[in-house]
Amino acid sequence: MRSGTGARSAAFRDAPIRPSPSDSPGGVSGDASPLHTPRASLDRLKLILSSAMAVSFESLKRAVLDAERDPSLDTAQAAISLVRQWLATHEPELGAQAVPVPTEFNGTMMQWFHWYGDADGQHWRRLKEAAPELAKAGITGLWLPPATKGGSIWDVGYGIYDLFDLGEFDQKGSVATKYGTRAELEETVAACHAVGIQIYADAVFNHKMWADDHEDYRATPYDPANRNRPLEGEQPIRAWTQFRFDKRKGLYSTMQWHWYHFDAVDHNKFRDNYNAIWKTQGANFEGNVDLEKGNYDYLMGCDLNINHPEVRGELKYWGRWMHDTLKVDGFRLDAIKHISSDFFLDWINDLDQHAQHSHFVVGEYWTYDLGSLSWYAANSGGRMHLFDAPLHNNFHIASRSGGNYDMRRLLDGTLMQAMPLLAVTLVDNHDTQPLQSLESVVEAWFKPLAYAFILLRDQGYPCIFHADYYGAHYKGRKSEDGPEIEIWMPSHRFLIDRFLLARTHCSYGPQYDYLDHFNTIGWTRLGTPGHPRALAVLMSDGPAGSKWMEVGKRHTTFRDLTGHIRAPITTNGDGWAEWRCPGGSVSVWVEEAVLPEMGVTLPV
Ligand SMILES: [Ca+2]
Ligand SMILES: [Ca+2]
Repeated sequence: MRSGTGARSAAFRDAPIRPSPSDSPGGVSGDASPLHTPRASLDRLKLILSSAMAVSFESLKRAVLDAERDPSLDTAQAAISLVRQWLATHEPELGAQAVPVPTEFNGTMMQWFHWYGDADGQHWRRLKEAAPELAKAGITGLWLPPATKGGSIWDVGYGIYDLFDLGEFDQKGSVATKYGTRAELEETVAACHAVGIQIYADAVFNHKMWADDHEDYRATPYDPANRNRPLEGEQPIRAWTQFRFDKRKGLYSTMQWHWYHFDAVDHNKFRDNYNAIWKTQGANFEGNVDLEKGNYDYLMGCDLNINHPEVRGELKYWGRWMHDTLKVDGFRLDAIKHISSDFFLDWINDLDQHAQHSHFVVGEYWTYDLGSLSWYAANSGGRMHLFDAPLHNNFHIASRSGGNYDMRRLLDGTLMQAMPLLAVTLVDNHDTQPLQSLESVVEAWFKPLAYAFILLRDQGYPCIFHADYYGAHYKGRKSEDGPEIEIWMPSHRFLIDRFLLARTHCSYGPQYDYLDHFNTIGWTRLGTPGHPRALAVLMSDGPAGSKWMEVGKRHTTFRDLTGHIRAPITTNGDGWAEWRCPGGSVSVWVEEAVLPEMGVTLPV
């Protein structure tokens, strides 16, 4: 199926959701609901996934669980094949709904922050100013950093204190967050919506930090390296687990948090130097989480007990509140490998029911293991997109291989290949950038190749990283006592803007792949009736390359939009040509006749 579905376009934001459908899987086709308009294809797609398919999803889930119990099956492989089977089985239904959309355009997301951005409280204001030019460049969605109050104005937002303080109350040393005030955020969201850009909020549900006071209760210490191994018996502990939000005074939500809302903490004031994960009395570590360390429910801070009814209720209420107050179009869910996957289907359904339309949701499950990603995708009912961490890792390895990477393998083990419908593709993010915990940066020379790969292929919903677009300059340390290191990340904006032009104007229709050479790989896009322009992309991680590829346009002159190669290439009478690219680089060939509508002049 085409995954470049109009799906991601901002134009679909307000499409209505069909009221509670019949449970008949056949009910998704042939009805005369308002969804049968071209502009609603995204919501139709998501609706199908969410409603009619939920029934068959349950049977998929049972099948996966059965496969897990069968010792003769490789679980990861079984999960992958079952998910593929599920998507494939429903492809006819989904395909039948995919009305050709002559005005479709390809959506592109940007992660509008990086870890070391200035803590000057001006981030929202800067975005408000940048919104029109971002829209013009082809950005249709923005993932914003956590807007919720953390420990201080230096907190990137993942050290979360109060979900309901978006920079409005004098808590943790300031009214504003690192990014500004709630009023500025609201203005910025409105400015983005005014130019057709969707807003995705970062939701941190795994933990809370910076409690207001400590509490005494009982807990059992567990081995941090093996969460299935208690170190001692249950005993009295004193831990910082009370969250009162005094300055907010119960506005928006009256809930105060106590020790029994958390399933574990990593400190006990009675035994300061004892290294353990303290599991709350009566609580269990959550199931359906990553299995590293035996059970990876606990990550940091006060870990939310997602099975506590008050916690579940509050997180659902917050989702509805964010929809009502900030009018966000979707969410990026933080650290989901540490949260029971069963929760999110419930959470997304609640949100969509409340809003009467579907939301875009992408989860951060950071692993390079396709089996784990497939399992999570299946367990969240196909409702949640996932970041394509394995593709990032392939880019990273290729960029470190000095031209000796087998480019035919760039798609191996990726979501882009296995589950393109659910893949959010990326090159780098705030965790992989230099000096960060998961540092695995894609080297600068390879970034243009990687961005061409995520922006100009049919599969995946691409996400551009702020620091790659604007560049970044910062100082930091890899460890507390390590030396200070200065980092320069160059801006790739010129080429990314060119790729966005190609994405917007000529990345449509059938895709012919030529991923067939150790160094030089390429593909073409043939266009659609609505977007008839063709495209040819060629890249090499080794010496300069060339390749015969078909674009379906006869006797047509093409130019390299990157400017890397100046000489034009003209196709033969069969719509083929021998395309070229420089060594360690990429060329993006577009029809010369499309340049004026792109507003681009290329030197001859
Ligand atoms: Ca957790
Ligand atoms: Ca938990």
